[in-house]
Amino acid sequence: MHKTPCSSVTTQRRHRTEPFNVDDVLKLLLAPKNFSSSHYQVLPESLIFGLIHEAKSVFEKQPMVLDLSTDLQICGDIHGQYQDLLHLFRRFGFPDTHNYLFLGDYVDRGTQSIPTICLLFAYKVKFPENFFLIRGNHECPSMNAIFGFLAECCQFYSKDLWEAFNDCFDYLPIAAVIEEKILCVHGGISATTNSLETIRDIARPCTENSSQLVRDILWNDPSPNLPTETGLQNVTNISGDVEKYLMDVPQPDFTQNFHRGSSFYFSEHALAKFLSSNDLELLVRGHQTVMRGYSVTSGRKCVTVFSAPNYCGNTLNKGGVMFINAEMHCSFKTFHHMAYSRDTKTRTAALEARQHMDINDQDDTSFQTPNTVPTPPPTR
Ligand SMILES: [Mn+2]
Repeated sequence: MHKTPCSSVTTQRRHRTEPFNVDDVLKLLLAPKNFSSSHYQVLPESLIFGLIHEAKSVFEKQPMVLDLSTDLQICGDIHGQYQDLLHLFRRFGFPDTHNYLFLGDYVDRGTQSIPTICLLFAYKVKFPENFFLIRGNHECPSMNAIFGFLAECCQFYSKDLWEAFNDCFDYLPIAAVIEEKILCVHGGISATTNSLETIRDIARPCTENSSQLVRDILWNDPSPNLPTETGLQNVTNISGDVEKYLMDVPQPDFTQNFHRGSSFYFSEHALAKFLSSNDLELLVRGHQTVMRGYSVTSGRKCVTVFSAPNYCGNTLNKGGVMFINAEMHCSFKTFHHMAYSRDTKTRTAALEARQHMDINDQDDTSFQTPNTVPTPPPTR
């Protein structure tokens, strides 16, 4: 996206007091064609400021760690892919009738971060007890100043708006626990604590630099199958039996993630320890692109959900959504990129490339979380 200089001429506009009605926002965002291109001006900046204000007051009233009940649909990273978010709702149900939890990373990378975050905030305001958003590492100014959101705010509105969004992000919850059994975060667990209570105690406003615990929750990843790429080469040279070697070599609980730079991998053992210490059974998180939209790893103790299909326009991954029904049965559904492009050549190429991928719409799977007691669905 072309970056234009920021202006701060909106100070007067932001203080204009108009009665806020969230339906005005939804009407504009969901109107066909309003956001089919980069035509942002249909959403007045004053209305967005009002929306941020309302969303912040809802977040403030709810705890830092949400306690949720089933049934629920869980979505991973969206990253400004507004058309794909609309497609997701059309395919799996709009929040008017379905309960949702989103795992963070709403902005950056994609070209439509503003309508994306506005639609999610609007649903949060409209259905505060049925629609939930937790924070991702891109809901932090050090990231979204660089990866697209600031530029988009400045191109279509102002730097003031970007600052107001980031002020609000400091009030987003950092985790959710479903039926006291399934922990949901954006990244992962932290070496700094083995207690869920410590996470519940994180204070607001919570900046990304509040603590190592906050950074870990937003950033960490489960250990990959192989410790490092170098390790892979070494192992292959030594024995040629990678799988066996890894089973024989215990991994440390937390290792530095040199791929991302400043975060950590947590081992299967570390995760199992955290879950059992807190009487939990499963971690559900986003943060990593997975080609089929979701992955189940770490001995079925870790689920990664990623809901930005064809991430960054060239990854050809599917998007995934996780479903947890009233009996705590977990299942997954996947969806393709909207292939939204005015350029027929680009669209055709994307569709053709997709046909050669080793995945299809029939690979949805499901499992039952063990030892869970079925609970009745919540009243809406
Ligand atoms: Mn992330």
